[in-house]
Amino acid sequence: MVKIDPSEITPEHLYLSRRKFIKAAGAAAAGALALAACGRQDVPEEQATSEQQGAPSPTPEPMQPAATPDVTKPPATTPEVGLTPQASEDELGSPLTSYAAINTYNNYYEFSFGKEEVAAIAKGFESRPWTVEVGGLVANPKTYSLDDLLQFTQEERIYRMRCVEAWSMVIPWLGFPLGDLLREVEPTSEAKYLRFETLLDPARMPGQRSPGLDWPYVEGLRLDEAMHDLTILATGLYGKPLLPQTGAPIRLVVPWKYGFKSIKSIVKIDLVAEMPTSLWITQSPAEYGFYANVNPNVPHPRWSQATERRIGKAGRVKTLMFNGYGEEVSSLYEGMDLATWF
Ligand SMILES: Nc1nc2c(c(=O)[nH]1)N[C@H]1C(S)=C(S)[C@@H](COP(=O)(O)O)O[C@H]1N2
Ligand SMILES: [Mo]
Repeated sequence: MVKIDPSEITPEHLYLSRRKFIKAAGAAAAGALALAACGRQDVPEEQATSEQQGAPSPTPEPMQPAATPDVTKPPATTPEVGLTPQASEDELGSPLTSYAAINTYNNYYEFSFGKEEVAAIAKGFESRPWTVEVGGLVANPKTYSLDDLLQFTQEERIYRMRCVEAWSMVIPWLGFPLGDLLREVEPTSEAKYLRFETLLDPARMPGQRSPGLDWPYVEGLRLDEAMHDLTILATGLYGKPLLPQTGAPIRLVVPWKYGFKSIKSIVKIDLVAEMPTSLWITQSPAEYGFYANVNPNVPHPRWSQATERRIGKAGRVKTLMFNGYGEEVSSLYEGMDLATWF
């Protein structure tokens, strides 16, 4: 078994997130009234004060990890998709985050609030067969099977991923531009936004059985953001198909936005006229906006966004405007006050 360098995984968030989960479980017991009160605090966060971090508590019943998943072996060959990382760093010279860290430190609340137990709890999640229903304001609505989606030319994209909680990774994704799919379904002239939905299946996603969040996970993009060449639907990473914890079989990746925009395990994409309400906006509108462009100058109400912790690297690195993709995307936001349109 491959050992994970302890510096790649820090325990403080686990303590915090476990504590938050306990709170959610407590609310379940207390009944629906407690639900609203607890929900607002169950937002992703990392920079908690030490007082907030209680001692680690045992994980409640439905969240027990099954067994250690075999996610620590970096792929040798890539028969499934045929692409291995072409580079060992991003265009700014940042080394790729290890395969092990990418697959063992995850935000995926459908499975757990505990980043380091998502992989174990999601292990065995069946993502075949799978369909993605694309409809709404389009000329050619279509339900895509996974095989249909794999017909789009898959390419590698090495992107930084910056979570709103101020940690980040560098991930060699495999996938295809969302624009390729959109050109096929042909949005009508009324279509202005996309609304994405994750699978809703509490029987297979234990986190959806706990209160606090308004399932299913929903996210949105403006149509021009969705058409931007940097925006991809990812089907793999490090040359291998996605594992359940990273959003198998297909997830969105929008590298200039905070990680929560990059919705996992998508089953539905609707073209719509109005700005969709995402799960996080419903949850905490003062903290999570629709645009959510990475912006070091606009602090989250509860922590600074000026720096980030790069997983696998000591210390902190400066957070870049638009996560370093400003040259490519800043024109999308001309005339908008980025301090208020968060
Ligand atoms: N359906 C769904 N998508 C999701 C999330 C989630 O909890 N559920 N978490 C988001 C957040 S907060 C982040 S930072 C990224 C994490 O992606 P990763 O675990 O592959 O690094 O996924 C995003 N997509
Ligand atoms: Mo995140």
